[in-house]
Amino acid sequence: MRFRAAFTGLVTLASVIAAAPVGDTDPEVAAAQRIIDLQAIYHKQIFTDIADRQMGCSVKNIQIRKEWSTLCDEDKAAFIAAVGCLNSLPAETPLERAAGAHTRYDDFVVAHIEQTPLVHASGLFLPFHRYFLHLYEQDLRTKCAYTGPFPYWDWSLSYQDPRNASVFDGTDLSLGGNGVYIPDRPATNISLPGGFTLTIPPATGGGCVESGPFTPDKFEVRLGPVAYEPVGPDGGLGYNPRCLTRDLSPEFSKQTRPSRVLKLIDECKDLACVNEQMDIPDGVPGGVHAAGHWQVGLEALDIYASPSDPVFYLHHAQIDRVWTIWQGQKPAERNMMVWGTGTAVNDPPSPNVTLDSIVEFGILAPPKSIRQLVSTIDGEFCYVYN
Ligand SMILES: *[C@@H]1O[C@H](CO)[C@@H](O)[C@H](O)[C@H]1NC(C)=O
Ligand SMILES: *[C@@H]1O[C@H](CO)[C@@H](O)[C@H](O)[C@H]1NC(C)=O
Ligand SMILES: *[C@@H]1O[C@H](CO)[C@@H](O)[C@H](O)[C@H]1NC(C)=O
Ligand SMILES: [Cu+2]
Repeated sequence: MRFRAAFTGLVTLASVIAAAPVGDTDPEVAAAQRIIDLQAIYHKQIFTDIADRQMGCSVKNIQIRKEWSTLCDEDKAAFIAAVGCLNSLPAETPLERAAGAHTRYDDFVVAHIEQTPLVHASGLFLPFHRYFLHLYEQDLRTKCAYTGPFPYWDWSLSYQDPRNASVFDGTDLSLGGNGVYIPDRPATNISLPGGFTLTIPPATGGGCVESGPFTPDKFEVRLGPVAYEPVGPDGGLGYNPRCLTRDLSPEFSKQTRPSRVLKLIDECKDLACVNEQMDIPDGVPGGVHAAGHWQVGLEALDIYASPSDPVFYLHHAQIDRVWTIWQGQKPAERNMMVWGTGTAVNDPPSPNVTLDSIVEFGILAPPKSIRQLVSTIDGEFCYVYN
């Protein structure tokens, strides 16, 4: 008996060591390795699906989305320049709809503000953001000549301290650094749809982002805030020029550690579970989606106007990646799943969504059905995550 117990223990230990680099038994390292394995299953699935296609999305035209740190310097510089370009083209939102929308970049912020009460904590959350990112990517390519990979920010890699993520290293090849540290700052009290409020304590920054490509001389935030005081004019749709602020939090980043991501991908059997892990795991607000926003802070805390911070799109690409890897474990079944209603925390109450439910994008694009947004290799989509 004693021998068997010792032997079992040895086998368990051996399998952990095998899954992690030699000499490292950190469970987060093991979880990160397992995510890589599950991503490989998803990847193989996608390429098997498109292998024989002659038309539409095929091996010839599929786009690879990459983690920010793996983009080459030229692509990083071109991506940053394309964001700047979008932010210099004129807005298409009419002034009477949003007086603060001056540029094409702002059109996306406005569309997100308008749709927020429908597309967060609801059955529209994942499909809306997938297409919203696609529209942004298309604009970077067609209006601003970007040709590189669309980047994501894998926050599970920097869960110990987001200040160590290369996307925030503050160089010209990052999306800017932390906000300047402001001592004794009060907590930010954010209002969420459904009448909920949350107190977000101050962290390591709090002021303007003074390093990288989005410093006050180069980048202006115009819309919002909507979710915290002082709310901008016209409920956040008016013109409210200010600097980009951040407050990177090594506390909230713990909620985007590899084991949290793995729990979602490996253990969820349905979209109810996926959405719960995204925003309110075990009934506590947080999770990989919410904490991805909260670890950036300030602009990113504003559930309505958060696309004001350019890192929004890289955060949501990672959210889309997690959903996609989860789908890719059993695509036939999981691509057809729906969950939830068409309003945030079902307030006001609305019917359960179906694959035919409509998702709207304001002035950005005509509405889509959820069915048109579930597969990343069909319809308008043709991409895979590395
Ligand atoms: C983060 O970077 C700092 C230096 O900037 C370093 O001291 C620290 O060890 C790093 N932390 C992690 C978890 O890598
Ligand atoms: C947010 O609420 C906390 C606790 O209620 C309070 O101490 C803090 O001053 C509030 N923050 C602001 C900016 O009003
Ligand atoms: C809506 O979905 C919930 C959860 O899946 C389910 O309990 C409820 O019965 C559904 N309502 C209707 C009207 O189908
Ligand atoms: Cu959103």
